[in-house]
Amino acid sequence: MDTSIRVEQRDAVAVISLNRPDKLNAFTPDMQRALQDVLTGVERNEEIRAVVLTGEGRAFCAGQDLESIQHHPDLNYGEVLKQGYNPLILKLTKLEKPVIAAINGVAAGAGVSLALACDFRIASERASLIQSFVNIGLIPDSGSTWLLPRIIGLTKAIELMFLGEKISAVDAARIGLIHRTCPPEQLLPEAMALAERLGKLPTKAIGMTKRALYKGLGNTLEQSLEYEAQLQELAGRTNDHQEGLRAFFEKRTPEYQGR
Ligand code: T3D
Repeated sequence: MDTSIRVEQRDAVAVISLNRPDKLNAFTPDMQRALQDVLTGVERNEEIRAVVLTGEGRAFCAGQDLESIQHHPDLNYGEVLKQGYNPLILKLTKLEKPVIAAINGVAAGAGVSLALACDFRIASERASLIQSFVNIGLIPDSGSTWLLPRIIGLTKAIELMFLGEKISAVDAARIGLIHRTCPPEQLLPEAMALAERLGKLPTKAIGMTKRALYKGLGNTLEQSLEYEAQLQELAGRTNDHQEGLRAFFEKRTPEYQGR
């Protein structure tokens, strides 16, 4: 049985852990498939309304397992990406539930891309991130070239990607690469508190907001206005919208069901 991914449901929150701590949670093909399967399960489970993604041990994720490619000079890296990482990144960005990366330690290569594809990034003060691709003669992949400049701007993205130097979590928070840092022992409690809060919000509206934001990145204003109108029509028909209106006029906190 593959144990490289662990998942635990805590009420409305799924906690997913990358679980190859002795290999800094570096990705193997089996692990990619296992994460893909777990995310599909999360997508289908209506009880789950928020996700925390973290790593076991001292690392978040060291990207591709370099041992698994070291002695395979004929390996087609393009296919590895198309079949493994790309669907994973798309799955995360299209998942219509909020996803929080709880970055417990170092994140490197595709491990950074994974965190970039999450909606929130909270890190331990001891964590660091490294666009390590250049250090082994590769280009940033798994969505990094698209996500990173949109998150921190081209100037900083170029610096991190060309130089391949580690950036501490504290500096990453300063440039907006992650949302915030916290003491290591507070990381999971803080990530869980945020996930529980997000899990009580109108999940359909949050999901459609995510969809509109990602689509908007490639749209004109006219297209975004049209898309917002389409999605608002759907949001306006949700039970949660009705509950939001009732709660407003009854002057109470809404109790959203995610429907
Ligand atoms: O087809 C394709 O492959 C294309 C797709 C590519 C996607 C990618 O992600 S490419 C980028 C792959 N990742 C890296 O290049 C990161 C390599 N690792 C590092 O740069 C550093 O290890 C870290 C910055 C992650 C951590 O540094 P540090 O100083 O905390 O630890 P360390 O001493 O370097 O590593 C500890 C051990 O983990 C060490 O093994 P040892 O000496 O104790 O037996 C090291 O070899 C191992 N390790 C670290 N990263 C990987 C790894 N083993 C396999 N794969 C790794 N990615």
